[in-house]
Parts: sequence; structure tokens; C-alpha cells
Amino acid sequence: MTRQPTTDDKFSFGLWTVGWTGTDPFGLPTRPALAPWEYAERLAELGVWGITFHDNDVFPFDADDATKERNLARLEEATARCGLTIEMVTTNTFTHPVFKDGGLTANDRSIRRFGLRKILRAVDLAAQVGATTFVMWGGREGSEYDGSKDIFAAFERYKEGLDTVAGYIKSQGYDLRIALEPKPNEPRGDIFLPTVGHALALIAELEHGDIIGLNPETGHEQMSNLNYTHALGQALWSGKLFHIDLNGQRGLKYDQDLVFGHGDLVSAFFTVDLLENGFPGYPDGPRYTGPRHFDYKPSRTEHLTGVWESAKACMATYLMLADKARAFRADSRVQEAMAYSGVLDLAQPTLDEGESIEAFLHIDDGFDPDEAAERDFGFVRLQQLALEHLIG
Ligand SMILES: [Mn+2]
Repeated sequence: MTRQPTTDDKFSFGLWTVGWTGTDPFGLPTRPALAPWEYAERLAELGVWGITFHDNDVFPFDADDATKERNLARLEEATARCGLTIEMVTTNTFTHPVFKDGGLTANDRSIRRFGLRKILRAVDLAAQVGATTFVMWGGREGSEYDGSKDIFAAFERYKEGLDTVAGYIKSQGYDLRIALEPKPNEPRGDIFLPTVGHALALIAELEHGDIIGLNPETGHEQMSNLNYTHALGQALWSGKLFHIDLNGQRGLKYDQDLVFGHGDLVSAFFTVDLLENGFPGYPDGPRYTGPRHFDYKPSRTEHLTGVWESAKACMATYLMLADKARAFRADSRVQEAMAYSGVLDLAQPTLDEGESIEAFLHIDDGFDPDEAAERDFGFVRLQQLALEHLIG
């Protein structure tokens, strides 16, 4: 059996995950809503380290200042009492109908001004509760019809919005970094920043891009038929892996938000292998040390008992995969297979140190492409060893 999670594991959950009551486009809620602090208390009992929330997970969209402060104080009291860290805060700029054409990129300027103000206030809130990451998921930033949006203008406004928020964080001296969350579609037909790669490209164009990174979600990359572990790897390589959203997705369909590992299990194994063990060729290379954050939905077939079972399942699956990934890397057969496959050789620069291109172009190193083409890489054997560790 897997050991129980502890706060050292740095597991964290969004209040909206266990707090999802099962409402979907076709059906009403299938279970009751608890108060935000009740979810926090139950999560703490399960060994969770941290929680995250949208502003409107804690107080209603139209709450007055007194209600906001009262609800926040109640949640902070509960988290302090239970030893929970509020590690990330985000803004809801997608539920209220005013945001149907977006918050930062709505065609209506008055809505953009309202959306930006709501985000800035949530930044204050994040700093107030001690969060160190501010996630921005622009779920309504996009379109259904190509003729409805001036794409150049949309990126101008996205840049303006992000730089305003990041500049505000700096001007206030907040210990906060922004993490953008890509997603290809749903709820919009097409969402701007559909993948990690698109978001990295936008960040490179920003004035305050130094405090803006990524919050890649398993299912969101897989909805684009992309490799989540590769996305994490490139974000790490770019120094931009600020936060993660772990969950499960099975193929190209609606955003399933399954329990972590309940989608593509082999992919989940290599995700955990990267998070826990890092890049094989770089023992001192970049590592993700942030929260192991789950953004999933307990299936609406489950009642409250099933909600807590699903939260436990996310953590148990992660811990099992972490054990297996460690055993995989420690296995001498795996190390031999990796050496045979040349996995570690990729870390060696292609040119010699100080080698001139002129010398490189004219050197005769006796390389025979036909002979080199006969090399066997043994990738299948290496993968089968991973499967042996995973399910053997
Ligand atoms: Mn999702």
C-alpha cells in the first residue's frame, strides 16, 4: 500500500475541484455545496499541504466589501488552524455573462476595463493571503468565429493586460509570479494561447515577462493531442515552469478533468518521473520544486464520499508513480538500457569546446553515414522496462 500523504509532499488542490457540485451543460448539481472553509478542513485531514482558489470560490461575484472580508477571514482562520498554505490565487473572468466575449480581449472596451480591474483586485487579494503564484486562465479569451475578432488587436490587448497586471505586482512589491494556463478550446470555440508553446511565445514579447511563466495542465495539452511531459520539459528548460495542474484526460474530447492517472497512465508515469527525478542527463539541471497541484473534477456520479475518495486517489496515484519512477531510475538494467540508447549522450554539446566552424566544416573524422545508420537505439526495450516498473 502507498503511504499516506504528508505536507512534505506539497500536494495542493483548488477549492473549485472538490467543490464542483456536478453541474454540467446537460445536468443539475448531483451533490451539495459546502462552504469554502469546510473543503479546506477536509483536505487538510487528507494530508494536503496547500489550497488554491478563484476570488469567486470564496465570495460571490456581486459580494460587498463586508462579505468579501468576512468570508476571507473565515477561510484564513481555517487554513491557519489546519496548517494549510494558500499557495495560489486566480481570478474568475469566465462565469459571469459579462465575460462571454472575454475579460482582457473582449471587443467591448468597457468590459475590458472591468475585467482588468477585477484581475488587479484579485492580485491584491493574492498578496493579502500570502499566495506566491497568480494563475491567469483566459478561458473566455477567444472566439467561435474567425471574423469576430481582430487577432492583432486581441494580442495587443492581451499584452497590455498582462503587462499591466505584472507591472502592478512589481510596483506594489508583491512576492507574486503570474502563471498563464494554456487551453485550446472549451468554453470558447478557440481560445488564445492554446498551448504551452503559444504562451511561451507571447511571454517573450512582454515588457514584464520576467515574472510571467506557465501553469500547464495535463488535460489541456492532451486536448491538443500534445505531449504533457514534453510541455513541462520545455517550460522547465525555459525557466518558466511556475506551477502545474495535474489531472487525467483520455484523448481528444471535452475537458474531462479526471483524477490524475485515470487518463493516459503511461504519460502520467513519465510526468512524475520528470517532476521527481529531473532530466536524466542533467543531475544539477532545472527541477520543478513547486506545489503538486491538482485541477480535476470528482466525477458527478460520486457523492461527497466519492469526492474525498477522488482527492485521495489523485495523491495516492502520484505517490505510487513517484515510487515506481524512482525504482525505474535506480534499476541497473534501466541504466544500462539508457546508456545503450544514448539518452545521456544527448547532454554532450555537438561541437567541441572552442571548435571553430571553419575547422568543423573541414575536419575528416571518418564518419560513415551508412555504418552509423546501422545503430540500434533500443528505445523499445527501454520503454518496456518502464512498463515493467509501472505494471509489473
Ligand atoms: Mn481542465
